[in-house]
Amino acid sequence: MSNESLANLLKEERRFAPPAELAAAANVTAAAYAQASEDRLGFWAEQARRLTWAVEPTETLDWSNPPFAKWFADGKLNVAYNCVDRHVEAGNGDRVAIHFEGEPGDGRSITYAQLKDEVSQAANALLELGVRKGDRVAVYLPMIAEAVVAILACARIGATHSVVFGGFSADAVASRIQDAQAKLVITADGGYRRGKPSALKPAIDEALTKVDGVEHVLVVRRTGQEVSWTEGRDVWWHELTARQSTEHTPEAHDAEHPLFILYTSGTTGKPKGILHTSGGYLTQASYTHHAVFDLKPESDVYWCTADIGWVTGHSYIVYGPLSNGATQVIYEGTPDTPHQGRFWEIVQKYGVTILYTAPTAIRTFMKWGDDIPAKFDLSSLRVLGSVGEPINPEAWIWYRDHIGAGKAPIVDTWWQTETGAMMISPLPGVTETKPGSAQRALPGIAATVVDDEAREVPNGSGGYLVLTEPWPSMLRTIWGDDQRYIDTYWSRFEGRYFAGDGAKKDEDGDIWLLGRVDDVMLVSGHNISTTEVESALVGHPSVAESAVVGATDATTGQAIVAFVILRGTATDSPELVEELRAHVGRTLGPIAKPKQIKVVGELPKTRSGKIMRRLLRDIAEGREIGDTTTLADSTVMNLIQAQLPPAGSES
Ligand code: 6R9
Repeated sequence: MSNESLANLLKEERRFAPPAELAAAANVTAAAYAQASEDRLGFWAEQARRLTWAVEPTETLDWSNPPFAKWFADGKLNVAYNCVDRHVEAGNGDRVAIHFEGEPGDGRSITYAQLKDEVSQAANALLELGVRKGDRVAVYLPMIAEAVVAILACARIGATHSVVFGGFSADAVASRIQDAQAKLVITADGGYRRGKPSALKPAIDEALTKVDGVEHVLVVRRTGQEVSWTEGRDVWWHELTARQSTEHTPEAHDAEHPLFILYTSGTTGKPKGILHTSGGYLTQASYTHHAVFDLKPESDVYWCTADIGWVTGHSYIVYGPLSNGATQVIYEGTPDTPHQGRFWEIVQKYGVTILYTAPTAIRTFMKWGDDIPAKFDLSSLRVLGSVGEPINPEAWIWYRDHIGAGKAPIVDTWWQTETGAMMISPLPGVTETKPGSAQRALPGIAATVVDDEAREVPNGSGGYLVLTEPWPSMLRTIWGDDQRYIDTYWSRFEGRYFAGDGAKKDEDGDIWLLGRVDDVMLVSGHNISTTEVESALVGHPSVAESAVVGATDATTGQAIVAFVILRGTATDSPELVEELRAHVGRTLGPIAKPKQIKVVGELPKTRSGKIMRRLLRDIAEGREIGDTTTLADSTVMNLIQAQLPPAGSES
């Protein structure tokens, strides 16, 4: 990619200093960077002391068999105790842990003392069903408080949870149950989505016709809809947990005890079961949540809008916030039910102070219009987070202005299922933020950008994002496939973890993420990132969202094909398409002009809002559409295809 296009990306040159008040009282100051760079392992050993250990670790990192790391290996702890019991013991049992807001408007607030009782009952329930330390439990639930309780109950008894996104199909669930050899599945009759009950149990019933080894299905009653029942196998959650004792003594598990498996599909092939363990994972989830959101547990109300089936739900709904004793909101439903102001109504209702969401949601809110958030009192918000994809500068500025009253700092957090916790992000009380940049590796994290030959690129250049030192919450392996772990992450650049993302360093050395390298397009010998072209398109006032792919082209190698969703008032016309092409040409240079622009109503996305470009490439190249099992909404591809003329009929 040319340096001119980077200059274009940075052309706004806008910088935002941290609010003075926040900086003055920030949990973490600039000193943390200095401390960590002087003694990285000492820094992490100190962060591990945020946790309560049954046996304090004396070792920090064992890297004698790379890339298989052990962190705090001689320590022992109970992760659920750290997330629940210790807050009660510290006298904070009456603090609300979870404000659950159901989509229909029902809800309940659960204190830490109540959460301790519920988690203990659930742990005892799992034991009664024969689940033991080391067994795997699949969790397939809506966004309800029981999801958190179920996860913590597994952690408490040392069973390894594998949460599967509630939107996935029976086949996707079956393959994940099979791969992890889960013994128990925890599900619900259904959950509320878009104003109506949406069934979950039928997918489990179907999945279990395809796999063996599951002894029981524990079913939460959420919607009350009818379910089919397999006697002897299926058990109601409410019946089983109600008769359990609220006492359960948490056993101390090894720091390297497997905490969870989370499947990530990547772009192709068999899903990878990313394995995370206990002590190192919790240390980094807890520290980053404290540092990046500046959480003050006594006064903040935190809300992460992610689904529990995404790693963001694991680290920043369950483990990070609860280990820190936070009060948080969990919302079951969609942002437009029953109206497009639902999120802002929730912020107002609970006085949310810290909001963590994804760029795809922010762009949707922009599309719906500024007047919607303007109707609500959002003055409680003081820190805003973004995760999941590069956030384009327009969305960043809109988020700050319309949600953050033009003053809340934005923390754009780069990390992955594999990294377990945040890796690159501003610190809200320290960093002068730049719209669109994740900026700098967090204290204790080592990241850089290298070229094809693994040489670090100078400031002002682009290449591949790599992590150069092990970190506490790193994945330990791919479940059941150590070789695939080595091949996928540690083979491209000797001794370094390759994240699969392209990135650039600007003149200050700040990092800008450019999307997956698999998505980079090669047009007439020029590398062009999909992120840059998408960012240029949504910079046009008529465009709400865009997705760009490279389609095989006889003359240029690849041709740029853009799919765009228009903003409310704009309409599709040949003039508009021409104007958009010209706009990209002006912003990034003529080489980046899309050859085709297709106006659509929806884009195919994963549970975390990432665009599945692979499926759009299938359309652009006129192929049959590939595997759609990890789409958040499986009907989207049909909608898109119905809207488009058959392939080849357009120039
Ligand atoms: C947490 C999460 C990981 C991939 C990652 C990158 C993209 C996530 C980002 C970002 C730019 C950010 N990504 N956060 N890109 N800026 N702030 O998303 O995990 O679902 O495993 O995805 O998401 O491409 O490699 P996961």
